[in-house]
This record gives sequence, C-alpha cells and structure tokens, in this order.
Amino acid sequence: MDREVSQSEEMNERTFFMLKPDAVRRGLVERILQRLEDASLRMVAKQQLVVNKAQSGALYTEHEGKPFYDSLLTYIHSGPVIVTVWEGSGAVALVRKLIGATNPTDAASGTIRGDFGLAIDENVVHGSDSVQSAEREIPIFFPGLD
Ligand code: IDP
Ligand code: MG
Repeated sequence: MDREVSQSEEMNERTFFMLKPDAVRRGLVERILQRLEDASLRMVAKQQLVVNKAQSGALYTEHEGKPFYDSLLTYIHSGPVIVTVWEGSGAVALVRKLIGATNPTDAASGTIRGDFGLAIDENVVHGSDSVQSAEREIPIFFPGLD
C-alpha cells in the first residue's frame, strides 16, 4: 500500500524548537513561547539544559566543515537553552514561518527573528526545517518521547 499521510498524522505533526542561549540570557523565553501558543500549537515537551557536544554535533551535522561551524557550536554551548517539541497541523512549516529568515536583518517584522534577533550568529531560535529533520532532531534531546 502506498504510504499516505493520514489526517490524524497531519494534525499531530511534530517539530523541534529551541530557544538558543541568547534568547535565555535576554529573558525572551516566555514572549517567544507565547507566539507558538498563539498559533494554536501544543507544547508536548520542554526542558532547560546546556547543549553538549554530542547533541550539537548531531543537530548541526549538515553544517560541519562550513566557515561558521566552530563559532556556531561555541554559541550553542555558551549557556542554557530551552528545548521543546510542538504538535499541531502543519507544525513544521508553521513554526518556520513564525521564526522568519535565518538572518535577522532579512527576517520580516512580526517574525521571531525579525523582532528579537540581533545578527545571524545570534538569531535566538532554531526550528526543524522539514518533517524528516524533526524526526531526527527530537530524539537528540528527547530520546524517550512517545
Ligand atoms: P536555520 O537556523 O534558519 O535553519 P541554517 O542555514 O540551517 O539556518 O543554519 C543553522 C544556524 O547556523 C543558523 O540558525 C545560525 O545560528 C547559524 N548560521 C547560519 N549561517 C551562518 C553564517 O553565515 N554565519 C554565522 N552563523 C550562521
Ligand atoms: Mg537549518
């Protein structure tokens, strides 16, 4: 049988969303989480932690070897983050839309990075870029999540 995405699967789509160290340092956590809640997404997991090397290496494996890779890891290790999982219809694309462009100077006003981001190397949040990425990223931080 061809695999089709059932309606309930679509409704329960999950994405991984992280408030990076600058967001935590600057006291932006509640305001940013509120934006996802306002979009009718449901938070199914939340934890504060300091990202370790195994986690950052797995999360950013696609960027290994790029000029910004070492500074990206230094930034991600620089303080506590909040890691979360959200569920809802089209959650992956919706969260990416709420986040805005990678570089805050390009991100539209009204998006999280457009409103709170300072620079490309301090862009406050991470969100999975596809359902496949979400399925890979969630277990890095929540290995036991159903
Ligand atoms: P995304 O977070 O919007 O998916 P990616 O291109 O996947 O963007 O890059 C991952 C992260 O790496 C970015 O969120 C940002 O923190 C960092 N990054 C990306 N490009 C640059 C760059 O040119 N300079 C510094 N950091 C960068
Ligand atoms: Mg990305």
